[in-house]
Amino acid sequence: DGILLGVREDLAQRQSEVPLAEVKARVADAPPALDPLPAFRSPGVSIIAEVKRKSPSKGELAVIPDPAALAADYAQGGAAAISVLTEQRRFGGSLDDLAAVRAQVDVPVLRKDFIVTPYQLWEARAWGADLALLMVVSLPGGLLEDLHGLACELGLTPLVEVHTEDELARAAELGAEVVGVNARDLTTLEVDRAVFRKLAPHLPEGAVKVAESGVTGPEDVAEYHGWGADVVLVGEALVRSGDPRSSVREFIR
Ligand code: IGP
Repeated sequence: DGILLGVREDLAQRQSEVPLAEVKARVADAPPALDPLPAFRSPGVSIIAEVKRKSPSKGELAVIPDPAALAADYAQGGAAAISVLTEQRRFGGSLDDLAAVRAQVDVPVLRKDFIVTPYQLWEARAWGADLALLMVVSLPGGLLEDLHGLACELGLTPLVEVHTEDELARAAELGAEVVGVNARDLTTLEVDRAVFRKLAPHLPEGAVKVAESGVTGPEDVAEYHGWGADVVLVGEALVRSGDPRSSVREFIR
């Protein structure tokens, strides 16, 4: 679809400027990835707080002059991890945002992007990510398995995102340790938090259950938690909040 076309064009551009060998050399010099699982599995609900400038459904969400400062607020509020949108055209993100956040915080950082090639996983690690998003809907056949395997080899924790029972079955087959249910249907862009409630009972035993999208306030976080979410990923409500640190705090209280 449209988003992936732009993603592939931007990717081709970066690949021509920075060959894979260079990205790999950078990975060899990078400190090892952080493990998000202990925080995700700790009692109570955890928050992944997202640095998100724009979205295809809402346009500009917030002016974020300093993503590192925002991430610092998130971490001080108690976020278990920080998500950084790196997709440029629709979300206004970049690898620079990822690197800036990485340099600022000592909690795990997620590269949130439309990852469809090994190159992007090497990039994620080279720019300091500890987790990488893998969206089942965009990864047909063996590609999902291949990218999941490479992510693990690189020390990245894959967040495997699903939206339907079929996608969930594919995530379960992989043995994914962290599975996210996106309440937003990426074809219609509509949000229905009940999608998490519906799929939660079928998530793999022992996997960390992540509820993604559609949180407007603390009640929504509590509801997701009541439906079995270990972790809730929040973007818009936090970037629009005047006080992201207190907001994260309220979400986990
Ligand atoms: C955050 P929200 O409704 O809190 O801003 O949503 C996050 O779930 C959303 O940004 C997201 C996303 C994605 C974006 C979930 N999966 C895949 C881009 C690609």
